Formats: sequence, structure tokens, C-alpha cells
Amino acid sequence: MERHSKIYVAGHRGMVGSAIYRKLQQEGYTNLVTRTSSELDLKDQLAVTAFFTAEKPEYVFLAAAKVGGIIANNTYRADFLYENLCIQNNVIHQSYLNGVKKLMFLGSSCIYPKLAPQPLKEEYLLTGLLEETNEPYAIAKIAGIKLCDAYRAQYNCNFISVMPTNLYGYNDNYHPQNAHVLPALIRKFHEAKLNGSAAVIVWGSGSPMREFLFADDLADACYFLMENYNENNLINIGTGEDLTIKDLALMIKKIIGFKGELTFDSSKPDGTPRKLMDVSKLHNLGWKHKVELEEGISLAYQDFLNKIKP
Ligand code: GFB
Repeated sequence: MERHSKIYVAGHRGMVGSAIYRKLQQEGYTNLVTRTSSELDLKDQLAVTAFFTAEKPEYVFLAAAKVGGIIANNTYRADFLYENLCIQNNVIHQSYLNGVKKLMFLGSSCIYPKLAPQPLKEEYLLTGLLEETNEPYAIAKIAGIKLCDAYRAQYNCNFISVMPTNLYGYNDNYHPQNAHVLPALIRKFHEAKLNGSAAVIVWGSGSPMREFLFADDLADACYFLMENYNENNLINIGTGEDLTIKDLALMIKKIIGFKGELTFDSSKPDGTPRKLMDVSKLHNLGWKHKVELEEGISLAYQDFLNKIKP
């Protein structure tokens, strides 16, 4: 990419898209194109066609998606499948028709089989049954990976697919029901501390393990891969380290300074027991994460506090 290249960041207001947008600005790119979801509904094929025909971006970061935690995925199953298929089909196909030089499709670690060996290697894709709670979202993301590879095979498009692990950071979603675990626990511990609650409810058993990557680290990896990765097949992005949900809760409890107890709500699903990414392919290319979990949680908590200040 040249500093004056026209770069479209789809989903620029979300946690991932805004981190990528910030990274491109920091690197001195001056011709960035964005549209809010009210300006451009990416589920609308005609609207996306008109946008690409008019704008003709040279590079595309496809960070727009319908996303959420385990309860959101399991509740809005049709929406997660239908809306993500619409978004990625429209953006990827119009990128092909309008001669986009390179597109990056962002997936998720939930695409791997529920009980795949750990850590998850890219070649484990489609080798087993998916985790039930997020199967619709995972199927949509797998379709996006295969669509990018199919356009490379048939039309020689340089469309790459990257698979981030669980993410957190600035501009996260803190909705009590629909958020991912890390932001949800930040909100719960913060409110419990303010209210003087005796305990914070943690969903599930606390024994599943998760890996967490700070969103600005992800954006740095996406920029690195947009400059250095030009192959079919997906590539994992993560830290290569994970911890139990219980230990995550205890870490957040300590950072926020909540003095009460944890209670575990076994009526809520645990989801995948573990989904640690094998990041050797990425490390071998020369990229490694910088922000460790404890520091990242403190940064995310400060962002949360800044956003809720009246
Ligand atoms: O982040 P999370 O919602 O999604 O939940 P996944 C991870 C684990 O945290 C589950 C536990 O075992 C939850 O039971 N958990 C504990 C909580 N307390 C809470 C809480 O207050 N809120 C939430 N949300 N979880 C998602 C996929 O799976 O991972 C998405 O559903 C996406 O599609 C995302 O792939 C990266 O990590 O289980």
C-alpha cells in the first residue's frame, strides 16, 4: 500500500475497525474511506454495488460484521448467519468486480472444531464438529474464508483471511447480555464495586480457557499482514497464551479493586472448552503481540471509565 492509496475500512466504528483505522492514520495513510452503517448498509447488495462503483477503493479491510458473546451468538442465530453472509458476500464480490488490489477478511477463532487438538493450527479447519452456541457465526466466517480463496483460485484476487483470537480493547461493547466475556466482566466488577455488591456472577463453570489479544495489537498484525501475507488459506492472530475464565475474573477483580466474592452461574453455557491459537505461522513471518493481558485490561478499563463519565 502507498501512503496515498485509497483504502476502505469496512466497520470503522467497531472495536476492530476503529483500531485498524487508527493504525493506518498513525502510519501516515491519507486516503482512507469509511461509511457508517446508516450511510451504507453492507447487507444491501445494490447499495454496496453503488458504493464500490463510485469509490473504487484499492485496498479493503473487511472488519464489519455482526459480532457478540456466547449468549448473543446463541440467541440471534439466524441474524449472525444471515447478516454476516450478506455483508461479506457483498463486499468481497464487489471488491472483485471493481479490481480491488488486496482485501483482508477478518474471521474468528470460533471457526475451529470444538474439540480440535490445542493449540489450534490453521489446517484443523473443517476437521470436526463446531461449538453449538456459535455455529451460525462460525459457518458464516468459514464461508468468508472459502469465498476469498475461491476468488483467488478463479480470478487471481489477492484476498487474504486472518483469524483473530478473542479480542478486547478500546471501543469495546459492554452490553451486559451481548458482550464478550472480558468487557462484560469489566462492567460487572465495576458496577459491583460502585454498588457495594457482595458478589459478582460469572457465567458457566469458570473452567473454560480463553486467549485474549488487545485490539490495537490486532490492528498492528493486520497492517503487518496486509503488507507481507499474500497466500490463500487462513492465518491465526493471537498471543499463544490462555487462562481459565476464573483466573481472568480474578485478574479483572484485582485490577478494578472489587473486594467481594465470585459466584458461578452454571445455568449459563461454558462454550468451547479451549481455543488457543497456534501462532507459529504468524511468528515465523516476524510478528508478535506487545500488550500483555494485565496491561491491556487496565487500558480497556480506563477506556470504559472515560466512556461512562456523565
Ligand atoms: O467471550 P464469550 O462470550 O464467548 O464467553 P466465547 C467466553 C466464556 O466466558 C464462556 C464465560 O465460557 C462464558 O460462560 N463467561 C463468564 C462470560 N462470565 C461471562 C459474562 O458475563 N459474559 C460472557 N459473554 N461470557 C465467542 C463466540 O465465544 O468468541 C463468538 O461466541 C466469537 O462467535 C468470540 O468467536 C471471539 O469465547 O465462548
